Amino acid sequence: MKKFNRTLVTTALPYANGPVHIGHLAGVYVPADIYVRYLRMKGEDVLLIGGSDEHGVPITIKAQKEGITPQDVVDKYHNIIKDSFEKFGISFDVYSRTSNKVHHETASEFFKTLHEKGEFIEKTSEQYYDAEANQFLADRYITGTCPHCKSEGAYGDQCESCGTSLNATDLIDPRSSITGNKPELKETKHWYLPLDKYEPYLKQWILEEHKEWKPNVYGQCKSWLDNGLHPRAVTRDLNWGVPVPVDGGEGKVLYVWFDAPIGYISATKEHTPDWEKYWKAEDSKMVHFIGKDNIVFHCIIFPSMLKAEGSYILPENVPSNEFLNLEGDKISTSRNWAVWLHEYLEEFPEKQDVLRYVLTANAPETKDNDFTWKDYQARNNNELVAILGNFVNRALVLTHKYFDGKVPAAGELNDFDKETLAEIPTIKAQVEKNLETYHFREALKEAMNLARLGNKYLADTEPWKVIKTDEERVKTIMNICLQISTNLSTLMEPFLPFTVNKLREFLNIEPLAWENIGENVIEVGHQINKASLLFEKIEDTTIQAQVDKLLATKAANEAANKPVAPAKENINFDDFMKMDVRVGTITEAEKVAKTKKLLKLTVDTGIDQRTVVSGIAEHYKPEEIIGKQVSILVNLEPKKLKGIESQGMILMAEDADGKLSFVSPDQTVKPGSEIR
Ligand code: B3M
Ligand code: ZN
Repeated sequence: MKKFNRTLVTTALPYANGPVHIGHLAGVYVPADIYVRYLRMKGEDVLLIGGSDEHGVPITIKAQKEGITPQDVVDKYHNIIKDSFEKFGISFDVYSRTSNKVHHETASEFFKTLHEKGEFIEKTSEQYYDAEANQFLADRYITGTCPHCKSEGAYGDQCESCGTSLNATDLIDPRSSITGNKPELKETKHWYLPLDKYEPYLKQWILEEHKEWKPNVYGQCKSWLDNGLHPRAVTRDLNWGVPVPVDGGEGKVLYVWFDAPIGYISATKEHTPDWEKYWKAEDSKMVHFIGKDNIVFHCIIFPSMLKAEGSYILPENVPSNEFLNLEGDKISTSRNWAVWLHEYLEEFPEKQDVLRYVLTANAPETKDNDFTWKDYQARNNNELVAILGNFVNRALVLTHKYFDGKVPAAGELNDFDKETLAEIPTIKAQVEKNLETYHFREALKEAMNLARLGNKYLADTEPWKVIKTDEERVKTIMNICLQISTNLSTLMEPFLPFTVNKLREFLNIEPLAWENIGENVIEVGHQINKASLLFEKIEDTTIQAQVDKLLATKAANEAANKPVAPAKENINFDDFMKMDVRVGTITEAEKVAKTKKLLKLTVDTGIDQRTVVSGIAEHYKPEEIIGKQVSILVNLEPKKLKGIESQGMILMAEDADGKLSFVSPDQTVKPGSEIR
């Protein structure tokens, strides 16, 4: 095996057009963080690189929709994303962003180098153009019907229904998403990277020399390579991004997938003037942590770019994960089907490690996996509380009870003691082997075995019984339990950084190095601190609240997708004018006894104060609507409802799901004003 002297770990740069969710954490950032924490503990030279991807069409579209600039969009989300990662303990050496100056310069230089070396093909082709918006329409700016599955709303680069990648010109009935117009074809020049040129090299490098890559990654690469590579455009007609820095590049920018991976280089530069040794020295190892939809970019396209440039190393491994689903459905930003990290942090304060644990224990390493709140609760209660927390707590509490919190000296060890202690280096070796091959779930399971070992040791030795007859023996038992606890504080550090901080505080010790695992490092006579619980049980009500939140999202999505009622037949103006609709102000409101739906209202109609019975009690509380201005049909013939005469009708907007809301003037008007 090749010997490396430093490691550069990169994590996919999330698009700064929305916050990050558990899928991001599980797929990329937690495994990357575990990996670098482990290497750092071993004293290795390692960098963890991250940042926000701030270019690309989704960002400009979002800006246009919200009437703000793309820079406003990325400023907002970059900060939210960065903050979430920090709070989850993702230990970036640098978290940068692609809209900054270093990056623009670096990406620009990279492009110029390739251009000067003659590595690009320049090609003029016909692309869709929106004449009214005076703009070429890149990828996502065009929607139409998918030629494969015939579903509507497919994008110019991909159909999200059937997953096929498309060219905009494949779409049936294409529309500009800016004006809705039918776009026209117009000639434009672009720069292409001839991927086919690197195909023989990539085949050798991946298919022959990296058979150890994860099957899901290797398989995707093989399928791309078997199908044959083609030149790929690396520029776009767009005004947001890194400007194309050569003649003829006016009004064009680098394709987001060209500049984004260069963002790893820019971020390293930003972090250290010594950046080149991480990127160019043969004894540096580069590892890309990414999600599965990014595989081709990191295994085929970026390596071709690096190869074309000539002075950079290529990744040693790309341990991409599959997708994490949520309660059986694909996580989706647009459908708000996600557990957002910034919300979790607010709703589960101090519980970052619980989520880190669950996402690692259930990581989508080899296939798509499902996150459920029930599983989250079970893993917290049955594993973190019942195994890890329980062992540590008993070890500490018993030491206080029997020996005033001073580490007792071990006497002579029996065979069971020796066997137990001998397990520690074995577990350590298992954890190492798994971490080094990117099997984080398995590594965590092995690490938890140390806590299981502790529980078994306590259950078998029963110090609470032995103390009545043999205090010397209990000294040995507690000494061993404290050794296991100390080892746990080291072994668990890559996975549960917040918990081990607490544990060290309880044990009153400083952080230890990885190599200390298995050594007897806790001194006899050392005073430990009073302990509290490492983890607390999560109750059903807490879980139910999260499930309810998702159910509400589902209901809202369904309602939003329901069609509106069809249009009614035309009426003439005179028919319309028969209705006397006015603005009225609600002056009194109370529930109608023995009904669920009805409120009795008094309304100032400008003409009079009148009583109206309205079926809105499930939507509004009486006290919150007093003073509200509403629309009221005043010439509807009176009708008795539950013995009360209702003199008119309050007009309500009703959506497909039956949700009601008042139709109110947008500024205060005089009661009695006519609506027409
Ligand atoms: N922003 C895509 C994504 O978030 C993209 C990753 C860039 S990594 C250089 O899926
Ligand atoms: Zn399709």
